[in-house]
Amino acid sequence: MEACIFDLDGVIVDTARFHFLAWKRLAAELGIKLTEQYNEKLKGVSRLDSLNFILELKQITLSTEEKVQLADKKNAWFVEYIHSMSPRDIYPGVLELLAKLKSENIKVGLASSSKNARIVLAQLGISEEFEVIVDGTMITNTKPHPEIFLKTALLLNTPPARCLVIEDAAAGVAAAKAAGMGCIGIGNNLILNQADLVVGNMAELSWTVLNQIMQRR
Ligand code: B16
Ligand code: MG
Repeated sequence: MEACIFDLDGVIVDTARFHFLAWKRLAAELGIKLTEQYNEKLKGVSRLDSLNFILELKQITLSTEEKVQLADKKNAWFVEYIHSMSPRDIYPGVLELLAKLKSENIKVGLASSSKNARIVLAQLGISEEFEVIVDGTMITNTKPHPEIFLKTALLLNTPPARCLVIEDAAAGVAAAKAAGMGCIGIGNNLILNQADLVVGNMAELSWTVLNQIMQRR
């Protein structure tokens, strides 16, 4: 392994909870009930793709302009929620893993579909931890397309096969695999079954486990 690429929402911090709250609030305004189970489809994909998934629930057709207005509304709520975040919100195990990767000379990148990724990292005080940051403003195709991970690998100057991705979303795991990378899923085994290994949370992820996965490939 030469590089480790982190997803942000749901891996480093629980912004996934804020995305869900904001989408649920918007869906309710449209007379749609958004369940946690359906919300899995929204994870890791772009803002507009998430909205389209919600509209599909009631076969609602809207113009692009109307969709942009709704997506902006959701984003304003999301941005309001994330302003309450601080370094205390970083998941247990993340800072320790970042320190270990650094001491082992592994390059560290961040690949988030979110256009708000840099605000979140600044709130958490960890922007400087990543050699390369690729966010939703820098890509054309969001996860499950491999573009974001391939771009991160390119900027890290590392062949995809030598990269290991850490992801919490099914779309993200699919993107990492499509990029030809190793992938560790954080969360539910049934949802993330394409990953090389799934662990329940970041605190369970040790340096030894990362190494084993990369050697097994
Ligand atoms: P925004 P990640 C993703 O971030 C979220 O998982 C996904 O649910 C969200 O729709 C997407 O960012 C876009 O976010 O509306 O802030 O641009 O998991 O790739 O870090
Ligand atoms: Mg995520």
